[in-house]
Amino acid sequence: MRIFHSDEHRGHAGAKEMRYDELIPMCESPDRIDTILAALREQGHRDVMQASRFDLAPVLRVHTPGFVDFLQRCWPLWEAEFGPRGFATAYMFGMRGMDQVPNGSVHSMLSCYTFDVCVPFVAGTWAAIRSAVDVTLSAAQHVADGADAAFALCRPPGHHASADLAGGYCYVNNAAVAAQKLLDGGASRIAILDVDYHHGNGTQSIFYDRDDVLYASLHATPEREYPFLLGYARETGKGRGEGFNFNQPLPLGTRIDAYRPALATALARVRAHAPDVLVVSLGVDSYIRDPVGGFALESDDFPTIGADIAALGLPTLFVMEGGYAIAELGVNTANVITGFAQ
Ligand code: SP5
Ligand code: ZN
Repeated sequence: MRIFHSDEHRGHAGAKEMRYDELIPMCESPDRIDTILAALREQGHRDVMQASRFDLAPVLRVHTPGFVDFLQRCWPLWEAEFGPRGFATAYMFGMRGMDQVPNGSVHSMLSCYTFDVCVPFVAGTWAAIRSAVDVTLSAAQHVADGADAAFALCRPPGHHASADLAGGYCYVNNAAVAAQKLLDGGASRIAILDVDYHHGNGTQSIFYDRDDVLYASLHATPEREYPFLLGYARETGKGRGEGFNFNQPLPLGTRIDAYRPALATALARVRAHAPDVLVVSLGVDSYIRDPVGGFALESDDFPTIGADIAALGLPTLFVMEGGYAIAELGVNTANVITGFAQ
């Protein structure tokens, strides 16, 4: 399987996130890509390519112009106010009863265009966001050109980002941009299978009223886990999209014995949709020792997940999402890819 990546993610680094009573280095860090690339090579995957540059038109098919403008201007505006210190983040959020119309202040933009405290901006953030799109669209193009599969090894991840909100380490929804690009390139139907530990609230919301993109997700129940407010089984789509959103919330501590039947149910829904391309939002934060996750999958479980997905026999685009247990992240991710490819 051809693997696409870019070096331009590296500047998105150095920010911190809140954990209990302290600020810790962000779990979503550049070394994630390095360890995954090393493990892929170790497992014999040698077809590794740098991404090509794409323009922003495919991003604007999914995200609003005001939001994309904010992503580009956030750090420069912040730096103009505070100098090159720290990282840009919201002080408050536009909530019920408040205007949600940004003005010229970067703080109002952060309030209207981010929904949590896990999307910091530093000098290299926009270049990294753009590189993740390039990686994903390069891989999507490879599948559109007839490849059986491709892996977009991108960061930052995307599945928490909606049309006009960033959150949960996610800025642009890479998988959604790829899905829309494939449709614009002639595909009739796309399925997005999201196996990240967290619910992909952004992807769900982008396609919620559409019947051309099936969204199927396995994730920790929102009653116990981030993003808390979305991801229930009762969310089945609306209008034309009714029946094209499929959530399977699972309990904390879920092991492969319960995970695999849930995956089989999701894969049956994917098969019934008969997509031209399957997009897999590939998070491995379902691993037992993941510092952000709370499932109990073991490293040896991940090849099985890859093989189960491969059994569909669909052209498949893997897009990297979460996974933060740095010591095992590479092996776990490569295990899915190797399990799929065998
Ligand atoms: C793409 C992705 O995986 N984003 C995840 C964003 C999660 N942000 C919330 C972090 C909450 C941390 N909870 C600590 C749990 C310790 N087991
Ligand atoms: Zn996640």
